[in-house]
Amino acid sequence: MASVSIPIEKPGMWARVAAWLTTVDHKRIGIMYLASSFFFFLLSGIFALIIRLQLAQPGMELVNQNVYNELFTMHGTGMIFLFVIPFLVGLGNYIVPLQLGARDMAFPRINALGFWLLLFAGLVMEGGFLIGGTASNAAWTAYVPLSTRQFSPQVGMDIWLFGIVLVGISSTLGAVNFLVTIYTMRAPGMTLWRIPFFTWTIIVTAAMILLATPVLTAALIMLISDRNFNTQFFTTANPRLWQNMFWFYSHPAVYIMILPAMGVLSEVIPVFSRKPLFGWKAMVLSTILIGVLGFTTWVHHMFVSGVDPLVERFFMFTTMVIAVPTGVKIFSWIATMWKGSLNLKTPLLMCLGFISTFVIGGISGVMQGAIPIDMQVHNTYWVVAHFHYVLFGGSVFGIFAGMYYWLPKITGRMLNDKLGKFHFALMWIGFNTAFFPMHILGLEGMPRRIATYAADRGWDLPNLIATIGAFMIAASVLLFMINYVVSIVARRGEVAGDDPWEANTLEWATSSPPPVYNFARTPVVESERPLYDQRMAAQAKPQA
Ligand code: HEM
Ligand SMILES: [Cu+2]
Repeated sequence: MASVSIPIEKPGMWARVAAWLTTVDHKRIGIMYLASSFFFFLLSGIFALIIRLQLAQPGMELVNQNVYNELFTMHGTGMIFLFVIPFLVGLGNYIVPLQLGARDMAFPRINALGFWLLLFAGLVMEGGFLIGGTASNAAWTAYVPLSTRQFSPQVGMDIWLFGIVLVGISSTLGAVNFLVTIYTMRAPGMTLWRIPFFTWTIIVTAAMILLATPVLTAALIMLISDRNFNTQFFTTANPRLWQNMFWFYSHPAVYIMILPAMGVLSEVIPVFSRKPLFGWKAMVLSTILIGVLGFTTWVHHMFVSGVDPLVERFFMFTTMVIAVPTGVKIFSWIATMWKGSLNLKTPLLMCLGFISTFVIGGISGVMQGAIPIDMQVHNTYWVVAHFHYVLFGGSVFGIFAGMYYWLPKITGRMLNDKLGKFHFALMWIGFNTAFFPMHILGLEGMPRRIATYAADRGWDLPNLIATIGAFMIAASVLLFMINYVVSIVARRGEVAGDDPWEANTLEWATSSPPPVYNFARTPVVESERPLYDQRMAAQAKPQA
């Protein structure tokens, strides 16, 4: 290969690749986050399809129990640590500086480091699995003693633990960067109450990452040390030590995954209802409250592990209380749409998908927050149904709402709306077909994490239906990819222009895609809807 040369006129292919590899521009880093995490979404989705094929009928022998364990561990951790969290971080990377009217993140090099660490961590985790077939099989919760050397001797377990440590470092770096950027780099006039809502959710999310992640990292390093250096942090301690440290991170993690998606909804719904967001301050306060209360509920994952009954009741109470600020958000979105002139394009439909499924997941969550119900449904498919209704129904619909809304800004082209609507309809129907029957399976006593089941349990039909639903979801994601290739890669989509949705926030004040420096002149902000102000001023002029 010829040596790399960078001609001034038109950079060659290698120069362009090198420019991406060495970039510190928040937009390029954001795009690399989005692309890599979408790749991990597809990979973890393929694992889910294999899981569902294996469970389609009783007595299937597609994979054995050990491979099955590896598959759902890699599915769950891939979706959480390599898709939802980094995707939302990537979206934040791209959008937050633009919404602030800034030219980049506060620490562009740390930003790049965060991305490369994440990609490396993902390749480490998946590589351990795909190359050796000896991945972690202790489930995403990696409970001690299941994850100790005695029960999980394979080196894949260490590789996996190490990968998650790297993910944690990456997201901590990102969190610091977001907080400093938002604190110091806002456009003149952007007071706290005028920070756009998506950016507000990133503030709270970053604070949660900063508080929660070190606890997980410490626990992971202690476990690695127990496995390899004969320390006894977990082996001799109360077995609940791991559970406490793990869930002290992992319950807040569900809000880390849902708050930015709620931020997307709070941007999209007002724009597509042509009304301001209902109850702006209540929305900001409820986001902060969710962030605080998110740290007070983790023991609800441990109701069956013999915690003191008084302590249990406290955590049952906090679990129910957190439904209140969450309810505030749902009501605010509905009130925003109420009597608005709804523009029923794909981004808004995805938001409706979020609300309709997330409410079901919220209700089943409050139900299992009650200790007696949790005793019954713990470790059954009820729980699998519940968390997919919040994680897929919430985060993933929110992520797609964000893609249909912001990809025109990022790429300069509109996605096809008709195809988008088909994608939405197929995904919504497929989602409910796949996951609603799991409630029934749970109540009928089917445990989670089993590779097969006997024919006489009455679990056949709901399992078959769930598998059909899973393939409908896969087909809908394929539609999205076709849409992306046709509209954006092949440039058949309409040219987006600066502001195709008549939106409110500053990212729409610059070109699509924005120039390297984002804004030629730093914008000045006078309300929480600067672009709305600009449009009003432009309309007022001719009459004056
Ligand atoms: C195509 C869509 C999906 C399908 C069909 C699917 C299916 C499944 C099934 C059947 C299980 C249970 C395996 C078992 O317990 O034996 C499972 C577990 C899990 N899924 Fe999904 N899933 C999908 C998407 C997602 C998404 C988007 C997320 C998160 C953002 C997610 C997170 C998880 C987690 C954390 C587990 C638990 C793994 C464990 O027990 O360690 N899934 N999934
Ligand atoms: Cu929880």
